[in-house]
Amino acid sequence: MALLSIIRYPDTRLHTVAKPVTVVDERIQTLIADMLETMYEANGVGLAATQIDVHERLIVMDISEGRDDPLVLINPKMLWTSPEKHLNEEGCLSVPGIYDGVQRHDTIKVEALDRDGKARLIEAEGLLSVCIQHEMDHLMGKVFVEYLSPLKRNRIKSKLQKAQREGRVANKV
Ligand code: K1U
Ligand code: ZN
Repeated sequence: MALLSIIRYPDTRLHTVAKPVTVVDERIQTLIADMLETMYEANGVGLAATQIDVHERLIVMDISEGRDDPLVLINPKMLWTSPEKHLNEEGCLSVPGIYDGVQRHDTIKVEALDRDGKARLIEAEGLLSVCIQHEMDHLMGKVFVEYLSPLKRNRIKSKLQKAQREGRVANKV
């Protein structure tokens, strides 16, 4: 297994739209294992392939307390979203040190392939629902800060650019 490098906002590669995975083969299995290792090492609950500069529709997640229940979604497709939405505090491994509120659907239904290439239907609420919506945005080239006001977003951009120049993580805006 290998630790992968996570792209940081405002890197323009984060705005690439991912293409479907065509075959769930050994290459994808290795990528899944490496993405899970990278996510666990970074203390995240999710990671989209976009964040490691692979532009294919692949997400790994683990919202379990024991960090021992990985969930892999390949070619996820949103089937249904509840009309009810709530504001949730979000962070992102590509936007280190920044947390802010984003409105997300409470409940969702998603169809995807699992790591064995089997079709699965997932109904999610709570943190899993928020995490899937956040990661599916990454696959569409969208970063959570794009839901914030232009003023906040520009402040975050400047803070992260400054922090990167100085080789440190930004403080909350
Ligand atoms: O960068 C990422 O896409 C991972 C991200 C996923 C996420 C989960 C939940 C809400 C927003 C984004 C994170 O892992 S953020 C860091 C984190 O560990 C966390 C954030 C919020 C709640 C619980 C955990
Ligand atoms: Zn993210």
